[in-house]
Amino acid sequence: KAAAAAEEEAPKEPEPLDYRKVAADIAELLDDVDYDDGSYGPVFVRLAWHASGTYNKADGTGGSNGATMRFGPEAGDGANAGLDVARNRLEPIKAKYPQISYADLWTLAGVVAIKEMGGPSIPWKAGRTDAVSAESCPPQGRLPDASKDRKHVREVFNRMGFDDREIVALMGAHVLGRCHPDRSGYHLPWTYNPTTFTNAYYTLLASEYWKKEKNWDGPMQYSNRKGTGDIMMLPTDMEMLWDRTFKQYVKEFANDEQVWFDAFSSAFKKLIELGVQFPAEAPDIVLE
Ligand code: HIF
Repeated sequence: KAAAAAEEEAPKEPEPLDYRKVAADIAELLDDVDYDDGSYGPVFVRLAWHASGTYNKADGTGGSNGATMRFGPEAGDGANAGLDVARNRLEPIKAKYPQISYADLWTLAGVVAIKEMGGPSIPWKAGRTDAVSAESCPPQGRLPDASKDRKHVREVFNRMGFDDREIVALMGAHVLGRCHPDRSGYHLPWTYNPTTFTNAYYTLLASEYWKKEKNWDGPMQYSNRKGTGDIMMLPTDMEMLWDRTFKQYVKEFANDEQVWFDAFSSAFKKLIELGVQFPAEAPDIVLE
């Protein structure tokens, strides 16, 4: 009788987490008329990318596994300024689904945001785990510096394992969001619809007349002259136009949005999986 009671009280195996439900709840958190251009989508994408973009192929350090941006050294890295906004916005999801790791949550939020803003369904899988201390933080300085040139851009992305076409394919994500003077020091969005995922980054880059912005006391950036000077490009974005190989891909993606969606989808999936050892049975989840 005692044994039967003990069996009844034994904790049940936790239900496997339904990531589609988590994704649906994240989608509910995107819109907010009082924030930026009305959506947390862009900053969720930046969080997923900065959590992943510290990866070093040579020694396997960095990457989204570990969610080390929760700890001082990485949270305080100037390159990550403003990402606390995205992390805090996602806290209620972590509270509702304690089983999900932060590392899975942040990358899933990026994928959900891209999909909800009209982009491709990027296959995503669970299995990242959270590090327990700041000792797992990658060294600072691994994320790109927007004031630098093509050599720097290639160094950073080759270190992660990306080639030229993948670099240009990723860069189109700057269709989303904007620069904030209190985060990066730069200002303005890249496009006129910064919460809609289209290939407008490439079409504008290729068609507008870009000039160093005058009457701006922040770090040197470019803005458009044909238009009203209300959209911008970072020095690293301009390299996509100035480097002959990069420019070829800018044209390819400006001419065919579907070709870009496919190239972006594979490159972004690769980015958020860098350095992660997934359980063998982890299925790809494709959001509808
Ligand atoms: Fe960004 N990026 N990025 N970026 N980024 C900013 C904002 C966003 C670089 C610099 C900046 C990628 C590559 C690079 C997004 C997504 C991606 C800002 C402004 C800077 C300075 C931050 C702020 O002030 O709030 C550099 C130097 C990159 C490599 C050359 C990726 C390809 C485009 C990998 C990528 O996916 C998104 C989204 C934002 C907008 C965030 C927002 O809050 O609106």
